Amino acid sequence: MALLDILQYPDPRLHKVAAPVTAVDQRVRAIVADMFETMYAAKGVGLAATQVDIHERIIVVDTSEQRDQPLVLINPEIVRHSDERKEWEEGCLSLPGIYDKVTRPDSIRVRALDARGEAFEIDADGLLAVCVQHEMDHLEGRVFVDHLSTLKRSRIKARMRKRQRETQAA
Ligand code: K1U
Ligand code: ZN
Repeated sequence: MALLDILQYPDPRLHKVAAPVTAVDQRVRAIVADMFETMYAAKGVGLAATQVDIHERIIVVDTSEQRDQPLVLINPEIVRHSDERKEWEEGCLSLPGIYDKVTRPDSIRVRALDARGEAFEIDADGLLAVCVQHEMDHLEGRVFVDHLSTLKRSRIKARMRKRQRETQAA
């Protein structure tokens, strides 16, 4: 297993659209294992392959308190969502320390393949629904700040660029 580097906003690679996985094989399972290791080490509740510069439709999630309920979603699709929408404060491992409110459907049904390539469906609400939608956005090349106003996004971009310049200078 290996810890992977997480791309930091505004890296243009975060805006690539991920390709479907054509075969769930050992190569994909190795990516999944590395993604879980990276997500747990970064103390995140989710991670999309896009964030580690792998442009394939793979997501890992664990929103449990004990951090013992890993969920793998390969080629995920939202097959149903509630009309009711809810506002949540979101964060992102590609924008450490930046949080803002995003409104999304409150509950969803997702169809995906698991790590053995078996199809399954889950109903999600609360943090799990927010997290899966946030990660699916990453696979489309969208970051949560793309849901914010142009003004907020440009301020966040400037803050991230300043932080990156300071890190490079140190
Ligand atoms: O995509 C990512 O970078 C992971 C992201 C998932 C996420 C969390 C909360 C709302 C939407 C999406 C994170 O894990 S952010 C960091 C974090 O650990 C966290 C933030 C808020 C609540 C719980 C955890
Ligand atoms: Zn994110």
